[in-house]
Amino acid sequence: MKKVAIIMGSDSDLPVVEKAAVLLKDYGVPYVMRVMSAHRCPQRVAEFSRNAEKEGFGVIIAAAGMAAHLAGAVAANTTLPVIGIPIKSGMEGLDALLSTVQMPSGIPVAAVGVNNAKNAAILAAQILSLSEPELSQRLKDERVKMTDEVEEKDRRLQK
Ligand code: RP5
Repeated sequence: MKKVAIIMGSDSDLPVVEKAAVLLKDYGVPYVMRVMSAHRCPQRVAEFSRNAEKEGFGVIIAAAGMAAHLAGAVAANTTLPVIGIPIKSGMEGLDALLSTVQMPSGIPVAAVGVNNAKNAAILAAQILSLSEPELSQRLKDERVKMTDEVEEKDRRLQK
């Protein structure tokens, strides 16, 4: 299976980002986590992104806060799908959300909601599941479980 790269702009993002790692591990999806900043080490980000496909990565998750340019800087250097996680610091994360999602035409970043590392992991798994039948089934099973849980909550409310 191809790997997921989970990169973050600072280790201060780790408490949010590690939720993606926990979920990918549970799915049996191989991943690596790295800290690299679009602003503090731009060359490293560019080099990592350019080499990611030949290093066996299938998806890149990039998390950053404030002027969150990491996902965009990665996307500028690879045609692998890039999922951006805007990290909340100030401004309820709106600064990071807009910095992540407002990409120029031609260089897309698939942004999830503010701090939504879980959705980033699920989306990465969904992308890889296109060529991984077992992973695809696991994701379908999770959906059924989710539906059952909501229906159970609804039933409890009727008592
Ligand atoms: C961003 O600036 C990082 O992704 C982090 O969310 C924020 C603050 O970084 P630190 O000053 O805590 O390293 O680039």
